[in-house]
Amino acid sequence: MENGVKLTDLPSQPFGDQQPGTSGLRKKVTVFQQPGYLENFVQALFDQLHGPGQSAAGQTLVLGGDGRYYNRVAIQTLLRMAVARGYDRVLVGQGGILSTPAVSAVIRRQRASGGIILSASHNPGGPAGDFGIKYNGANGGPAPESLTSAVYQRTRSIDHYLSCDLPAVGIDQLGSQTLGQTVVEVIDPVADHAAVLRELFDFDAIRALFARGFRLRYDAMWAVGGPYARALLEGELGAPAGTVVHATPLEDFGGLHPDPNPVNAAELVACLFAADGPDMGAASDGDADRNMVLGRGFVVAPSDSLAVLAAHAHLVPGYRQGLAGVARSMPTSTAVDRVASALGIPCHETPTGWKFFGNLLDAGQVTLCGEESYGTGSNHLREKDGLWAVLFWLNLVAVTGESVEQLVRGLWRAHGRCVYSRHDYEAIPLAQAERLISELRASLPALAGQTIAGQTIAWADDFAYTDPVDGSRSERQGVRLVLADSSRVVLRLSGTGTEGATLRVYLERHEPDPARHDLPLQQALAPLAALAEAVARICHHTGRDQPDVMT
Ligand code: VG1
Ligand code: CO
Repeated sequence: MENGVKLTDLPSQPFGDQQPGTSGLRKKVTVFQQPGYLENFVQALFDQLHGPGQSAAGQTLVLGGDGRYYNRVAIQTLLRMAVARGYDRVLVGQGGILSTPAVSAVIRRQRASGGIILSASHNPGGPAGDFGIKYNGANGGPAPESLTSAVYQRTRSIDHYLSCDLPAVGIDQLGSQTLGQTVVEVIDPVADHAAVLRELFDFDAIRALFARGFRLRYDAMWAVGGPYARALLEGELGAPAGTVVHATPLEDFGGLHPDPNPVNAAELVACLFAADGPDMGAASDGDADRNMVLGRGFVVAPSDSLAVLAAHAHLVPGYRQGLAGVARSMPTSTAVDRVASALGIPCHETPTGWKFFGNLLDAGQVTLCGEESYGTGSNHLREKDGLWAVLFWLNLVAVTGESVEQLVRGLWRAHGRCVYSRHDYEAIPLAQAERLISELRASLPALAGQTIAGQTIAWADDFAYTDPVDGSRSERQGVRLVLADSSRVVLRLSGTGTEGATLRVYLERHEPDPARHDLPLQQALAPLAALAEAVARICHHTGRDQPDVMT
């Protein structure tokens, strides 16, 4: 066939479930290793994008991943399929490496038609770990639900895929090679992302901060954030060598869990709480879109981080004009709502997952957005961006002269503290989790006005969202139990896990009294945790009387 394009039959039995979750298709590496599994998904994607069997001539595809185990194998598979589809150009990150925010940056700056990110984000890597694939469109953002569900439908009906015979394509040297109709260009993974960040922040002020002896410890968790953080913090901003630790992306993330929260980044937390600890700590996740920020002896809650950034955005060059609006995912605390109302700007509440921010950002209705799960970002890209958040904090510390802790305490003083915690119950057998949620949903209509475990529920619902830009509707996005004083319990099942189900329980209570801002978190939230247990009967359904992780 022309240019060595060949048609390969797919197994007649469709592969189990290839329905993308909160953030792309995530499965165990062993699932992805089944012959034809990745090809099936990518053929369905390309068919949906270009029309069944149609060429992608005239289009540019960006390709890269977080460097985890199977990344290199998958990159070769995708190159063979992209060349067979006749893409004009494929831009591959050197070594197969591109962080999630970097893919978004490359798509936008290089005017690509879209990009494929190979990552299971914060999920563990290695041969026994997870792998994943997600598609971002021409705006640089995650595919909307309309596309992902159409791709899923197609994964179930196709019986062959297009590929071509190619010797392994070199991806370790920068430069171009022509394969069939396609120019494959190996690009510097950092350049476009760094260029975007350089336009937003006051690099001189941050440089001066480091020159004054300010000490940062950035833990890249052996994941893809390392090269980016090193290039900017150490290479450009004068942070001393060694500021970025665990900076080399490893295929198994050093056997650790690249999910930046105080549990998984315990070593970093210990450093910041040590006697002579650094002034600020930060960590990013597997694909470097998440961030955790710490002050000396102080942990910043992600929902508070978003609120602090929003409150002070005008101090950062890229946001000097002010914010058009802000958005947060529904389970994220209402701290940013309070800042938005003081600023007189709209605050949108969306379902969990970055894809729901895309339309609002594209329409210019919001400038900053974030999630409780350690994700913050802005209209500079269409993904959350770990390094962006760290630079934002550094910029604020540099120009206000306040420490990380002082900035957060300033937020609490002005707006009260949204005392907040998330409890995760992991690897619950699927049937148990589904029964819990369906019984919970069935109980919703009767809950309003009831007093349960000493708490009176003002109203309860299952969050549904209508996108204000395109009118699309997303239902069943999380059960909310709301009390008269606006305290909340939210329950939902994760869409990113690969083992059984993960139940997430989000607890929030607003505390206006500064004298009570330092009470132990879990103690302050215990009545809400008891309400969650009484209403959802977590122990009855799962046999668990404690969450696996509390953040
Ligand atoms: C989790 C988080 C969600 C985040 C998603 C992807 O989803 O709760 O806020 O957008 O991960 O993040 P879920 O469905 O497991 O709750 V990432 O950094 O893993 O792409
Ligand atoms: Co991530």
